[in-house]
Amino acid sequence: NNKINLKDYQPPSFNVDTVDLDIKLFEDYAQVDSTLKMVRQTAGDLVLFGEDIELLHIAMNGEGLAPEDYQQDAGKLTIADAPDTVILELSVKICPQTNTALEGLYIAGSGSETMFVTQCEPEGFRKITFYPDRPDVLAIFTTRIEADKRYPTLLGNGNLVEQGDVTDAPDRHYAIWHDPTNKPSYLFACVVADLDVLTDYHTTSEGRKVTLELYAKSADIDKCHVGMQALKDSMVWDEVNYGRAYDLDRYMIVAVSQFNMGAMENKGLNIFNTACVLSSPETTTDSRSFNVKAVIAHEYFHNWTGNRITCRDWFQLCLKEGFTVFRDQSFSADQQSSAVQRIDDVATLRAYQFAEDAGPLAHPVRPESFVEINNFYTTTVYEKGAEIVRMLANTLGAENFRKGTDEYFRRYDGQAVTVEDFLSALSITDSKIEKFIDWYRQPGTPVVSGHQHYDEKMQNLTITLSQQTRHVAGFDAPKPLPIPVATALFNRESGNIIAAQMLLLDQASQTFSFDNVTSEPIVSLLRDFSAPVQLNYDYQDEDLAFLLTHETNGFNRWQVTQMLVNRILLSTNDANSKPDVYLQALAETLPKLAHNDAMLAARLLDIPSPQELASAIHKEYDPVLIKQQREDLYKQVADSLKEQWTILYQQLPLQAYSDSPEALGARALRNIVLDMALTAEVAEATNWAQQQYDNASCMTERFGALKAMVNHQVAGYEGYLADFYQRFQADDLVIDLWFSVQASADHVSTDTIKSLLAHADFDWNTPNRVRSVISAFTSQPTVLWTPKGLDIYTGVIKKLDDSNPLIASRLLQVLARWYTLVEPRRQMAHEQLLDLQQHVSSKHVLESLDTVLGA
Ligand code: B3K
Ligand code: ZN
Repeated sequence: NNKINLKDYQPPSFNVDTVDLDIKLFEDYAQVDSTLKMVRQTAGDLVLFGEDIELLHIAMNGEGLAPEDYQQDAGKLTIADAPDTVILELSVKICPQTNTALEGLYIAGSGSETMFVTQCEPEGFRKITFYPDRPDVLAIFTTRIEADKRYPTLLGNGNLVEQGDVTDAPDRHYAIWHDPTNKPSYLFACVVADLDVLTDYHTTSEGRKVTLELYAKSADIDKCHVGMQALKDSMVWDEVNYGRAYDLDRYMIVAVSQFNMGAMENKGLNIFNTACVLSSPETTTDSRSFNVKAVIAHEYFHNWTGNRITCRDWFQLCLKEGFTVFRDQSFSADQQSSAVQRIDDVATLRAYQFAEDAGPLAHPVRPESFVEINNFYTTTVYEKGAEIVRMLANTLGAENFRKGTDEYFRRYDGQAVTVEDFLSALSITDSKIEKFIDWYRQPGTPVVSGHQHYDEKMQNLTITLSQQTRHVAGFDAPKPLPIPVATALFNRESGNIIAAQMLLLDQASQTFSFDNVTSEPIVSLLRDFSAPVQLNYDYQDEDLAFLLTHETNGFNRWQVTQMLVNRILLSTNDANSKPDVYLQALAETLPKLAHNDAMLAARLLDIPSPQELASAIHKEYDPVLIKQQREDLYKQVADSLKEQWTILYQQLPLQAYSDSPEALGARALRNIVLDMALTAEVAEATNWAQQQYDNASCMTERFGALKAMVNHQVAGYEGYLADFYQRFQADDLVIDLWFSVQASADHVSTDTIKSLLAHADFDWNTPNRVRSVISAFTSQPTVLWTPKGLDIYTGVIKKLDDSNPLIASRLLQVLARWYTLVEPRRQMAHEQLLDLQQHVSSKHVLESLDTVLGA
């Protein structure tokens, strides 16, 4: 059994006080020399981890060690009976040039754009040298980097202390970086490249003048301004909202085209996927640009929540990720309509996290065991983790939450801590906070059911709520959790709110009573999504339509339309809901809202994706049927509002580019209106699409038009695809869009997917490109869940299993709900997964496959 368990945690026997690294990069390998000053903390062996590295030399306290002086197996180097203070000297050889897993030190880009970068979280540092590579070992790092002068950019963590030419090697130079903050090895980074830099400054609230540098290849440097502004905004935001100022003189961000994830918060030297840092109106859609700002903020906020205070062990991952996602969501909510921000975040949570929690991959926000920690960078840890922090913040209120976070930073700065430590600091003003620990321990999405009773004589309303969480195999029977339910009562006649209150449901079932209620109100629940639960309330469709028009909370207006849509598509209520009430309510709401809040209006037209609908079906999921029902409803919406589309499209003329919230809202709504108009076969719609494409002022307009033309197979759409390719051929991120719009098209065939995978621009070593085809393809379940579709998909997993197991495992996790499929698809999927098991060997994929097959 190769599982690692939370309950087996042991503190390290040795800490590292300082580490000196010397990384010398050569044509086809690198040599890494290190000196570790170590001090014993507890009894036990001295343990170092190392993977895929060749040990050239090891010495302890000045004396070379022979192989019999230590034990080396299964990625560990163990020295028994080491003295209490140790100076270890190591010399190893590694090969970044052949490292396709993109973990440790690896090569990115090709030809003249080749660069060397690192990714160490969670356990990549052990691919650079032998080291006690665990987050509770904190050390001061000094790094010397030496390389050919073809690579003028030599970057490391902290401050640059020295640079110069290498004596006796005229083509080589070096730089020495010193990081004065204690840090775990997963935050180590270095970059060797030829990059341009955009520079700016920020003076912190503590008076420190910080140099801000954004590094990218020269063709991309003009796409760094959005990111730079976001960085400055984030720095101010954290000072104002959490009292946290930056602590070094330099903050660097490097854009890399081959990266497994979005970005990485290495101390003082963030490394970013180009997709999460580069942005320009001509090449980046509004939603991607918004995402750039959010990721910049996220990584910056990690400097305090993650770096200064880090995780004791990887089970505590949510400690830094949940809190940091909550912080970046709050930052983003301050940049746009907070209702729309909440809608986006909840839509993501419902589409992905609820699905994860409903299937075989369900795990607690703080997992209790794993084989491969990379498999646990999940939406449960991140997004559900953020929802828990949100509940804590709402329960405490702004002032006490701030007192709690101040206490957290005061108490634990410079330490590696646990979720319990976090809760203990937050609970200084309110002890009920500690009860939320069960949210971290218990998997599964709670279902909150409820009904109301009105007593006219007593002028009293009672609301009864109960909670239920499915019992996930391998975990204790679920307990009731503390669930904050933000509630408002609406008078049916006036439409006004007569009472608003945060109810705390912390028993299996509870009744809440309201007095002086003069007529039976309509109750709005879970306002702003006050808890990550499914809600089943005894509503009439008309009640939901009432709330759509009268709710003052923008998020809840969206939430009730989603409830109506789900009732229609999934019959989630007893009566089989017909679309009439929903269509009527939309017709009444949309025209006015389009005028006042175009962004919210656009979101009210959301119909859950096929994947989200699938996750709500627990057996006999028929992708063809769901696709049909979804399309029928979409068509009904389009047809019933047919006249509106013409009016709205004309009210939203193409305008010179602006990034104001109004302009963003107008563009979002215009793209949806265009698609609706094409669906309703409005005569001029084809023309609109072509003109919007030709006259676009920005990528949101151009890509919106292209996508609509492709999905509706408007005559001549192939020509537009070809034009798009021609225009943006040199820009990888735009070509990713070109791949994905085809791979996710409504009419996509497996032949199209195959030809995209065979395209000259397809590249198996670039995760963004792989995702642009393969992840896009999963949005068409009717094609994915066929023998040919799955054959392609599992073929990709087989291919990546060896070269990039992390990505292979992530792609596999998307298939987790195979067992809900209607026959014969279920049987077919099962066979393909069993066959896959014969062809993969990475522990990443094997662990995920085991779990997925165990369903
Ligand atoms: N902490 C990194 C994620 C690293 C994932 C490694 N597989 C990015 C982030 O959450 O900010
Ligand atoms: Zn993070």
